[in-house]
Amino acid sequence: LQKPIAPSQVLAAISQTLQQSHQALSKLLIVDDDPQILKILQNFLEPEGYDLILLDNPLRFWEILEQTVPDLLILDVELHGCPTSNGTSQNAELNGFDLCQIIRNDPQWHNLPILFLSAHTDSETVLQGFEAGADDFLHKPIVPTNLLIRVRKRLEQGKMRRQTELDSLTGVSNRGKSMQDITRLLRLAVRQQQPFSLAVLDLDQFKLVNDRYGHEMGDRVLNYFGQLLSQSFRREDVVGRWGGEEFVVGMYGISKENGVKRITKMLNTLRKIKFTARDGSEFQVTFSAGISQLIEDGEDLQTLYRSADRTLYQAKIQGRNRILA
Ligand code: GH3
Ligand code: MG
Ligand code: MG
Ligand code: MG
Ligand code: MG
Repeated sequence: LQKPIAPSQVLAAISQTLQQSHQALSKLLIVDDDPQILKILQNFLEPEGYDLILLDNPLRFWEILEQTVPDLLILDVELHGCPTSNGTSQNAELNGFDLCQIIRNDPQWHNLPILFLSAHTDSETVLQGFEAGADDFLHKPIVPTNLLIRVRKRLEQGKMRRQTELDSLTGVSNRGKSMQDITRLLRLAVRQQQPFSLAVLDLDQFKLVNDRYGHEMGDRVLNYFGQLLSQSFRREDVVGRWGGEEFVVGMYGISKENGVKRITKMLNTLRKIKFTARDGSEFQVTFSAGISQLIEDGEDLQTLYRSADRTLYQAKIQGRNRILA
């Protein structure tokens, strides 16, 4: 569990993770301490084109879960050698139900569909699974058609749940979802000793846009701005809408200096855009931003946000349309 993992590896995992909604491939994490079961599942599921992560060593469960963020979790009930979520009590033997319960109590995994696989078919065991928060329960030996149908159904369910994590006007993550993602990346950045910067962006004098061109036009600008944000950052960056015309970007592996460069590039793009109002008049929009950096400006999301927000305020005072760090 302590083994250091190459930063590039982590970055690749994050990158995949955050782009799930744009990815055709669904990611399935399958945990079973019996490698033979994993092999069978692989044979059934691989031809379907799923991205499979097979884990027969429950010791690595929490690490793998956090790094891959699967679309579906398939869990064995009886697992041997699974540690608690913080990895402290090494002798604690958790079974699949225990894992399921811990996952369900963590808001970060609220939307993750969980499917149990067990040789135990008695109703008491099945009931225990659902009480632990499972979404479905399948019996061993595995019946292929049954498995494939259930997997597909649970993936659809997960996709629908995730829709609620997006801001409908701008298409970026909503506040809750982006807070969870950033918190997770912050934990990772601390563990991997990687830089992390947080930017708070606020559109300049947006009230005027509404007042002059109408609220509907304001909405269109916000929608465009959301798209520009999504396009401007790497797959592994977290973009969230935190307020009316306020957005947050969390950048893993990026120093404050590089963060400024990225946001500046985006501001330069926005400066060139001409919006056309209904009466045909053209107008432009800018934003101001403040950026903070892990450790130096704060060690958790709250302090980093406060620091970036204070800097944003300075940018507004100094005349807006600028980025300060
Ligand atoms: P500043 O440069 O100081 O940030 O000025 P501002 O006008 O942008 O700031 P202020 O906080 O005074 O106003 C924010 C405006 O953003 C007010 C509100 O009408 C508008 N706004 C917030 N959410 C939405 C939205 O979803 N749609 C539209 N059209 N406007 C919104
Ligand atoms: Mg087992
Ligand atoms: Mg304001
Ligand atoms: Mg504003
Ligand atoms: Mg504002």
